[in-house]
Amino acid sequence: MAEILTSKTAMELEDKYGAHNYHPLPVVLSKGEGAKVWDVEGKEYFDFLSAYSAVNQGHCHPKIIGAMVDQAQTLTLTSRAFYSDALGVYEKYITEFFGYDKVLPMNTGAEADETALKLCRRWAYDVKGIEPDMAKIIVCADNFHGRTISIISMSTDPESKIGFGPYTPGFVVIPYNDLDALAEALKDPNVAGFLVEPIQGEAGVVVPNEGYLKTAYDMCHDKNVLFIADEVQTGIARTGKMLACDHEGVHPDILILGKALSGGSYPVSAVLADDEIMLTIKPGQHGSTFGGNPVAARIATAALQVVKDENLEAKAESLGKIFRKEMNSIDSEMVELVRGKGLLNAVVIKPKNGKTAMDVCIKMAENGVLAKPTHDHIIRFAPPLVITEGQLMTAIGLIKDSILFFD
Ligand code: IF1
Repeated sequence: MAEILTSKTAMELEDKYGAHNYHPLPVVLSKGEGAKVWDVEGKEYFDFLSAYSAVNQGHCHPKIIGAMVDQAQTLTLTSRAFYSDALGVYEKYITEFFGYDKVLPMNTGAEADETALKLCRRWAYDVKGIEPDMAKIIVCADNFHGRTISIISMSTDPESKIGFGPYTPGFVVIPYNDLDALAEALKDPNVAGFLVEPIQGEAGVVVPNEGYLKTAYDMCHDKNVLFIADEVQTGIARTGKMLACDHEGVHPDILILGKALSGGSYPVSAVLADDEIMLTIKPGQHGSTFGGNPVAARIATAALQVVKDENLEAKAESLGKIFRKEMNSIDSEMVELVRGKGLLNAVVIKPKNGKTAMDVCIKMAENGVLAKPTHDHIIRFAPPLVITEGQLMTAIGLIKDSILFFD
C-alpha cells in the first residue's frame, strides 16, 4: 500500500533517502496531462519546463502511452544478443524520417553523445587516416552534452566539471558562435569532428547568428571534419522545425537525439549517420543492455508520428512568436532580454530590490506556471508543443503578473 503522501512528506523522503544531486523547486508533482501537471495536493500548473524539452508531445500522450503499454505487455527486452520484431521496423522508420543510412539506438542523451564521440574517433582512424589516439574533437564553451566523465571533460562549467578529474583528453574548446575561432581550430590536421548544440540550451537558450551553423558546416567539410549536431534538447520540433539545423538547411554528419524522441515517457536516444561513419563500429565494439529495446522502438515511432500528425513544428513556430512578442511587451526593468526560437525561449532577468529569477520562478509556481532558472539570472520557458493558444495566453498572463509583482 503506497503511503498517503503530502508534498511535505514526499520532499522529506527524497531528502532523507535520495542523493542530493538536485535542488528542486518545492513542488511535488503527481499527475501530468498535455501541457498541465498537478501537485500532490491537486494544484494545477502549466508546465513551462517540459522536463527540459523531453515532453514536447505533452504529458502522457495517449498514442505514445498506448504504444508503450501494448509493447510492455508483449515483450520488453531481448538484449541485442537476439533480433526483435520491433527494432528493424523502427530503424527503417527513423532513418527515413531524418534521412540517414543507419541509426545506433541508445537510451539517454549522454549515452548518445558518447556514442557520437566514439563514432567520430573511429571514423577519424579508419576513414580519415588520423594517427591512433591522436583524434581531436572541437566543442564550444558553455556547452552541455550530459554528465559522464568524457562529456564533462569537454565542459567549461565548473559546477559540472570540477572535482571529477582526471579528464578525458582530445577536446579543443572554442567560443560558441565564433567562426574565426572555428577556422583557427580547423587548421589542426588531427581534428576529426565539431560537436555543437544548434542552440545552447543549458547556457541559457543562446541562439547563434543567422548562418553560423551553415558556415560552420561548410568549413568543417572543407577540412574533412564531421559536423556533429547535439539536438537532444533542440530537436523534435522544439525550435519550430523538426531539427534546429533545419532552420539553415544543415544535414549533420552525425545527428544526436534524445528527450522528446520518447515524448518524455521512457529513456530513448539515437545517433544517426550514413554508412561511411556508422559502419566503422563493428559487432562487439559498442552496445547497451537496453539500447534499441522493443518498448523504446515502439515508443519512439509513436512519438515521431505524433509530431507529424499534430504538426508540432508549425505550432512551435507560431506560438513561439506570440510568446516572445508578449514577453517583450512586459513593462518591467526585470525583463532584460528575451531570446529563443520556436517554443525554446529564455528571459534574462535583471535582479531588482534583491529579487532574482528564482524569486520570479517561485512566484510563478504560486500562480500556476512551472519554470526554473538556469545560471541564476535566466529563466528558460519551454512548454509542451501541444499547448493551445488559449492556454499559452493564460500562462503568459500569469507569467506577466509574476514578474510585475516585484515592480
Ligand atoms: C540534468 C541541463 C538541459 C542536453 C543536451 C545532452 C543531454 C542534455 C543538449 C544529456 C541533457 C538535461 C540534463 C538534466 C537537465 C537538462 C539540462 F540543465 F542539465 F543542461 F536540458 F539543459 N545534450 N539535458 O540538454 O541528456 O543524459 O540527460 O538524457 O543533468 O540536470 P541526458
